[in-house]
Amino acid sequence: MWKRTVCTKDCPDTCGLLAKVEDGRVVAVKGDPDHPFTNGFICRKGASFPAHVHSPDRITTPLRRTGPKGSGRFAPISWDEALDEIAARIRAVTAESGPEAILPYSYAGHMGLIHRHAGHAFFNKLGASALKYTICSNAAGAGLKVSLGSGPGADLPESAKSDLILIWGGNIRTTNIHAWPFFAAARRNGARLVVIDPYRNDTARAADEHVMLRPGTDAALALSMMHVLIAEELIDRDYIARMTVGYDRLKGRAAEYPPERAARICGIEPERIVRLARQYGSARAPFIRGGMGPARQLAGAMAMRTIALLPALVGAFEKPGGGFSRSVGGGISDLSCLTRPDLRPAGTREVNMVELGDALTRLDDPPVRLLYVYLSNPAAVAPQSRRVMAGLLREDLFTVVHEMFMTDTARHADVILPGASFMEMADLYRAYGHNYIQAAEPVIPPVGQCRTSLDIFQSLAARLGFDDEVFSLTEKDFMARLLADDTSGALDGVDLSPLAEGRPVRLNIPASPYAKGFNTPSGKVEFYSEAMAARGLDPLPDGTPVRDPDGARYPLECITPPHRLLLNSAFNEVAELREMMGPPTVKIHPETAAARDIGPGALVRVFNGRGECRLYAELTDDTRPDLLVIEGLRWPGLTPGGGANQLTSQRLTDMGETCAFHCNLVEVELA
Ligand SMILES: Nc1nc2c(c(=O)[nH]1)N[C@H]1C(S)=C(S)[C@@H](COP(=O)(O)OP(=O)(O)OC[C@H]3O[C@@H](n4cnc5c(=O)[nH]c(N)nc54)[C@H](O)[C@@H]3O)O[C@H]1N2
Ligand SMILES: Nc1nc2c(c(=O)[nH]1)N[C@H]1C(S)=C(S)[C@@H](COP(=O)(O)OP(=O)(O)OC[C@H]3O[C@@H](n4cnc5c(=O)[nH]c(N)nc54)[C@H](O)[C@@H]3O)O[C@H]1N2
Ligand SMILES: [Mo]
Repeated sequence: MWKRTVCTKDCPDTCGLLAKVEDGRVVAVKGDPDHPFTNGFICRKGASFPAHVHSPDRITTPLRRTGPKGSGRFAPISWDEALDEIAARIRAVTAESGPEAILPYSYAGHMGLIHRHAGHAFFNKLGASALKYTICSNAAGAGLKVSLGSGPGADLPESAKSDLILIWGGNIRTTNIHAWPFFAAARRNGARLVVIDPYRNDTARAADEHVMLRPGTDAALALSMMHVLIAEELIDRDYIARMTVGYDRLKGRAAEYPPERAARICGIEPERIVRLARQYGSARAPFIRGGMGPARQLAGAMAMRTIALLPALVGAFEKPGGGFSRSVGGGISDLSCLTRPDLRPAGTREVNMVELGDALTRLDDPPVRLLYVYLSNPAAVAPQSRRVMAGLLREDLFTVVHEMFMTDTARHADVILPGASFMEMADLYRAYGHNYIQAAEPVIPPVGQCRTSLDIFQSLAARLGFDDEVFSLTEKDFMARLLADDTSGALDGVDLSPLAEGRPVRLNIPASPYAKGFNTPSGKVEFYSEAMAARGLDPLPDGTPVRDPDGARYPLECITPPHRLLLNSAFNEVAELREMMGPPTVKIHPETAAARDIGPGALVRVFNGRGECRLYAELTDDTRPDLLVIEGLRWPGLTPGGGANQLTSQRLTDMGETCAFHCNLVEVELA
């Protein structure tokens, strides 16, 4: 029997799925042909969900550590023993050090609204240190907010009407595969597709043109394009007068970026910049799909702010098929019935999740004594992982990990709680790549003794005597309240009845929100931002690149973008995918390799002051001579010399306090 469900992985597409169930097991998964956006096709990872859900490596009972920290030696215990022990530890730590000595750490292993956020009310009620959820999109969001205001961008199907598509720092054919058919449709009608990315990724390989710039130089490129657009009168004066503020001052700033200067910053030819600007300025409806790449830099918010201004100069926001898209969708904006921020004591300490390494090794008054990890794998995904691992190895830290698999994080736990997969729970889903929401019921009963996060947090709340209503509501209750509490307007006039049958529902969000205006203080596109000036920041876009400040001794840049067969660190557990991926590699330009006597396939050491990892050399001109590329976050324990995040830094971006994952200076040599 085929049952309708939703892919809950942290990907913009949030695919409609059909799962074939026989004897309580998922035996096949395919795309739901009735989903209007994802349209019946899914990625290779989604097709392996049966192997993920029924993996022989699933953790199916609670486990208690029996060997030294990190040894991976555990013995099964009952749920009551596990929950009683965790509750007792929480009480003891709270009594001795106060509740802020407890730190929850979670992210997006499961994207359903209810189970993803099921721990918030519990930790708020405890008064535990509050985690800042900053690891992914905050810098991009902060930069876009300054230029365009908050809210969703253009719906991706709009791009089918465009005649020039710029994919700017996103590997769409890997990370947002359902956008591609719209770009392909535009190209069939003659559109040109240009990719702006430091290496020739899957998307660049399929494009008409690839601008292979140095990482962290996007703002300089965008400002130089503006320079050419202004100098050659390729701008829309009417739009600028009606819908923007600060044009004269922008003009002064853009004048500082003639193509010769910007070309030196970006490491490309000046002619490239001139040609790109002319293409952009003469297109009927140019569409920019902004990826996260430019934002994962120390000046990442400024990069996104600057790129997002380009459409305003040429009036593209009002042209059908033109404009800008980064994140879309949304709705169900008020989660407070679930997360209960009102339960959190005023002034509770906040900990930025990017700085987990420091939080576990340097934070004092009080130090973190109990770490509770769920829906995340910080040993693989958090930056500067040597410091994270040093923290996880602390004998005086009590660590709880709620997981499906024995990740490197779980291996360092004191108690492991077996997590139910999305196939085993009911939840409500919104997306960030399309404008639909959907609900799903469990398609199978829980595997082994696995439990959902809602179930676990409610059981712990009962043990601690928390009796607020939130600790006894069911998934159905939360679904009804979340829908009733929406204040975004995205549900206004929407027929929600298909949700009960598990069918997607189109939100009331316009396909081109920016054609209707901007959520900025002025209501216009802000070339010049008074809000930035008031914060003591540069009110204009700025193209000064910021390199890794700790890397002066290391000559090469290094980026760590996503792999087609992994979702952040998830799917490492699926043997058939591991086989397809082969051993972990680093892309090195042949000239760079030759200068270091590195031959194809050699085991190399990539290192900087923060750490080193060992990988196999892939010699290719898909990357620049000054750039190494490590695709995908392998489980550190599965790679010969640990994970790629040993190389990344906890330094925070210019705005949004996000991680600059792609801003690293390194060296490489034969291992
Ligand atoms: N298959 C797969 N899909 C995924 C994920 C995954 O791990 N695997 N992860 C999911 C998640 S959580 C997210 S947030 C999204 C992210 O997906 P994307 O928006 O695609 O963003 P990034 O992961 O940052 O990397 C995208 C591209 O940015 C490039 N890049 C790096 N630095 C720079 C720079 O300074 N300038 C420019 N122009 N480009 C740069 C990289 O080379 C890479 O090709 O994808 C989601 N989808
Ligand atoms: N170097 C580098 N580091 C990065 C990035 C990068 O581009 N480069 N990308 C960053 C980004 S964009 C993000 S969003 C973060 C992501 O960080 P995370 O959200 O921590 O990403 P995952 O690796 O997917 O970890 C999720 C964990 O949840 C578990 N899990 C998945 N589904 C379920 C479930 O249904 N139930 C239970 N109980 N557990 C489940 C999985 O087994 C997995 O171990 O990583 C960041 N780290
Ligand atoms: Mo992300």
